Amino acid sequence: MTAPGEGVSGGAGEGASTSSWTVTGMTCGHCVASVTEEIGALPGVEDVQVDLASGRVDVTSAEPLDRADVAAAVEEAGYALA
Ligand SMILES: [Cu+2]
Repeated sequence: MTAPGEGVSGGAGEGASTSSWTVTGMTCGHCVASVTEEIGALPGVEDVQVDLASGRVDVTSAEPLDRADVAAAVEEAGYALA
């Protein structure tokens, strides 16, 4: 019943980390492609999945991402994090 508190990683495995973000302003497939490309260019990012309808972006990366880095990439593409 005590907290494990073992190490810094709480994931089930080492390696990939998944994070979800909400991007505002995307309206079409071109927007999706731009956001995917910019986030995909961040160091350690392995996969980017964008849901246009909700603006949800799921990112798989080697290490957890900084919100500031993701926000900068999104802004580079012309959009913003919610
Ligand atoms: Cu568009």
